[in-house]
Parts: sequence; structure tokens; C-alpha cells
Amino acid sequence: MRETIIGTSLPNLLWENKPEGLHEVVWRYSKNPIIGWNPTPSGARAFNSAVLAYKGAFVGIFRIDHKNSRPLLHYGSSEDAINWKLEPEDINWVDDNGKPAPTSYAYDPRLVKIEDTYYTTWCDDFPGPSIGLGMTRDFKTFTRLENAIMPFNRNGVLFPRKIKGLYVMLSRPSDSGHTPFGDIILSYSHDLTFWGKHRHVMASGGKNWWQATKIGAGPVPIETREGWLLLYHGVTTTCNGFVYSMGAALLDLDDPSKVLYRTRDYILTPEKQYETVGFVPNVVFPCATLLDAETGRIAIYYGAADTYTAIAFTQVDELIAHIKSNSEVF
Ligand code: BMA
Repeated sequence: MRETIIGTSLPNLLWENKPEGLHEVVWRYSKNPIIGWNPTPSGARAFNSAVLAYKGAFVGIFRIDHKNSRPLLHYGSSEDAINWKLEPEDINWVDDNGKPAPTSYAYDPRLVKIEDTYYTTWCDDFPGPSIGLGMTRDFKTFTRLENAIMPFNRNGVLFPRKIKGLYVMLSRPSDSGHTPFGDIILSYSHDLTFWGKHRHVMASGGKNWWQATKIGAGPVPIETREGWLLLYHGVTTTCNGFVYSMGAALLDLDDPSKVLYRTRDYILTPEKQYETVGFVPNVVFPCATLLDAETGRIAIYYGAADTYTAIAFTQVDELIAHIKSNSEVF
């Protein structure tokens, strides 16, 4: 057991070794993308989605943009984490009295197990983009909780355990549109209803232009002996619009508002056709990981070009060594 990742082993984790001669610390699955156009009868594109190991197999909450162009969340299940059975109907959210509590739109879900409960965060209509929060214990009944953060905000991501007795959430204050700015902040809560003790975690900008316009937390942070491993997206602005890449940081275990290391360069950027051509070109947008603590293997699930679901791989010790020796914290 390597014990770098503080977590459980996942022997059935999908894995491919790094191709010979590749310098990069993150490499793509050779059969990408795993989900393409028109994945369900009413769905046009499934991307920016969250997956989790569950009862020997895998479950997911998928962002599906429908043919009316509105995004909603759909439940999915898989035996191998590659071939996904996506529910044609969106999740039937209820309130805590069991009454229907539908979302008007919902996108970019993250999924996390905290103690014995599974929580989903997403970008919700308040009205206006805000952080929606829901829970399930069985992936059959999905209950909406109070929205965590008021408008305008996106990229709400819960840590997988309480820190010093408090729930912790990362988010990215934004505007009501396509937001040309944004830093990652952190908020604490005793009860997942009232949030406060806000802290600034990481700024965009700086001289590393790939993350100059805005940044946002990606998958649920991974607890490691070296700190919380955070994969995040960084955005640059070009003549043809935004380009979304992926970076990584290590946050202090006890005080995750403290950035220990942060990659100077991106570790994944749109290069492949499924990343550079699609509904929104030039987007890689990580939303989930599957982890095997035994081997330190990490499978990263990311949305590509707001069209496809794709997978990339990395190994935790290699990635941490890379972050530490290529770090620039600002
Ligand atoms: C962001 C979010 C993401 C999307 C990205 C690129 O604002 O809406 O869902 O992947 O834009 O279009």
C-alpha cells in the first residue's frame, strides 16, 4: 500500500499505463471520448459530469444538455465506468416532504460521499447561477437541500469530509453570464444550510496566462498525506473566446484556504479533436475522479468541448512530485 491517497482501494478502477515516451503527467484514455452526441432520446450532449464507485460498480450524475439547449441532471450507472446507462428522464428531485422540487436548469454536477450520505452540488437557477445542493442515500430518492451559495456563483465543490467539525465547500463567485473573472473561495458550514467563514483560496490572473481570466474548482479534492489535491480549471481569453485547461494544487489539510503548491503550467489543455471541436470548442472541464489508494492511480472524468465525456489518467505520487517541482503560488 503506497498510502499517499488517504482513502480506499478500488481494484476495478479503469486504467491504462502512460504511453511510452510521453512527458506529460496526465495522459488521455485511448478510447476517448466515452460518451458522444445524442446520448439519450431528448439529450444532445452529456459532459462535465460526476461519477463515483458504488456497491462494486459505478454511479454518476450527468449533465445532459437537452435538444431545447437546457441542461439538466440525469442519473447514470455502469459496471465498468466506461459504458454508461444514462436515464432518459432527468432526476426527479423532491423536497424533504417528498414533494416535487424540480430544477429549472442544472449543470456541472459534482458528487461526493460524506459519512453515509451522497451529496451533489451543481450550478442551479436561483434565479441566476447559484450553488444547488442535493442528497441521496440510495440513488433512487434524490432530495434537494437549501441552495448553498446565493447568486452569482458556480463550481461549488464539497470536500469529502468535515474539517475541524465543519463541512467545507469551494466555489467561484461569478456574474450572471459568461463571467470574464473569478477566483476560488472557500466557505464553512455546521449543517450544510448556513455557510460562512469565507476565505479566499486562489486567484486567477498572474503571468501564467492559461489561468489568467478565471479559475474554478474541478473534482472533489483528494485527501493525500501531502495535502488536499485539487484539480481545477483555468481559463484564458483569446480572439476566438475562452480556452479551458486543467491545473493542480495542493492545499493544507487542516486549513484548505492555504495553497501549498500550484502548477505554473497547465497539466491538460484542449489538443484532441474532441476537445477542440464541438458545441463550445477548446474546453477541458474536469468534474470527477475515481481513485485507487492502493496503487495511487487516478482516473479523471472531464467534459470536452461541452459535447463529450472523456477520461484521463495520472498517478498520485508522480502528480504530486510534478506539482511541487513546477509550482508557482501567487
Ligand atoms: C462555463 C460553464 C461550463 C462550460 C464552460 C465552457 O461557464 O458553463 O459548463 O463547460 O463555461 O463553455
